[in-house]
Amino acid sequence: MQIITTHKNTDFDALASVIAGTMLYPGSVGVVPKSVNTNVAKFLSTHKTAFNIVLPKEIDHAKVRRLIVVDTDQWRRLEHMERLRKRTDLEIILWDHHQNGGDIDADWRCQENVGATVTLLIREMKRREMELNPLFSTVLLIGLYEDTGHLSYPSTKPEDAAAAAYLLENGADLNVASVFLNPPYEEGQRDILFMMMQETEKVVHNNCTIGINILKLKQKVPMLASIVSTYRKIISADAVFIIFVNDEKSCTVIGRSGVNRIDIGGILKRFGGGGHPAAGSATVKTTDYSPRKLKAKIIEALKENRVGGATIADLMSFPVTIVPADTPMSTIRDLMQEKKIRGILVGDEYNLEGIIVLWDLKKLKWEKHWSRPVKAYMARKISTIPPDLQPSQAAQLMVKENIGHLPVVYEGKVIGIVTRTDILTYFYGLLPE
Ligand SMILES: [Mn+2]
Repeated sequence: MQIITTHKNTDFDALASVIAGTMLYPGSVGVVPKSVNTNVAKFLSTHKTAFNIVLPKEIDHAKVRRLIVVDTDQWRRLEHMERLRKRTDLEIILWDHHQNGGDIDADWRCQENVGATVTLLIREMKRREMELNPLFSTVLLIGLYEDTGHLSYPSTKPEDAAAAAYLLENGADLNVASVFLNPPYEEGQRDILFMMMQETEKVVHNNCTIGINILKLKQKVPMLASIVSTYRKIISADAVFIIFVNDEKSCTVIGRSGVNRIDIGGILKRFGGGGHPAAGSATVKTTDYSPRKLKAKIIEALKENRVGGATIADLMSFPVTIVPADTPMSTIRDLMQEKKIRGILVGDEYNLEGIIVLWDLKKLKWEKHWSRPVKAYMARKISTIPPDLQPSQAAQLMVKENIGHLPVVYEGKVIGIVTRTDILTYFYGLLPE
């Protein structure tokens, strides 16, 4: 068994490097410490099942033959790895951008002075001509951007920028990335925030408050999109559109929405841009619309904006596997393997009693436990959703309750189930496997 792990208080560079490692070392398992940074925890609460990662205490240390350490070269920064330190038959591989002269004595190492550790792993992926999907590209980009301050820190090297280019070529999504990155605010950015606050025009439509501004910038300002997100939260608007006048020739509209009733990407698509329901942008030529005209057109588009797009009914899985409460755990295990599912409902379609997920099977330590009924292990508290909700609402519920499966209930009957994977598939436009 080979594992890839990283430092405690895991930041995005560390997480991204672990994930990149699972791709570079086929068959390996990523081990992410329990203590992770707040924004990483937030990311994992919706994304963890998309990656092959586990917690340190889930590892059988005796079976580990190869240890791959990323983003640190010190034993004391690893979590639950003391037992491996004494081993003499262990192969250790190290990827790091710190130059601390740590105490991990690696058999092979790639340790270079670049802005982020993940840059080194991306360079290797590029060399092997590996193809990345948008989800993987995005998480690697978040790691790269966080450690390099969006390629602006003096520690940034050309290699880092080349790695970013590779990720963007592979579909990394900057709208998603900006949600998880906490940008350091600089003076120019604060000024813009202040200007926005002074000039807000609020429009109320369909019970939603929408802020719209036109702003002329004297100079280029990095991270406009995240300033707009912050601004929306500060003025507690349901959505905002900021029209930035670039020069006489063009403006850039950045939109952010905190409610599902306003589809930013859908609205900005009309102006040649795009994005997600929650975030989008468009660059518009002034020969097409003057900034004022553009503002009027956005308001018009808002009024026509229907709650379109996909609903839970479109992305849920069905039929659902439901078993009686006395079903033995061995049957549960077989069903999950056979149907390649991670969650099974317990009860019947009119009366849900519980849910059992793949994770729960880890509680069974002895062979004889497998004959016990599922009701002994299932979770009894279940959240359900109606089929007409939007994917973003289901995602919010999953984050809030930290659950990965939501049974879909219509008129008292279970008609489907939606999982984290379904939500991710929808947001990233990935094809279901
Ligand atoms: Mn780092």
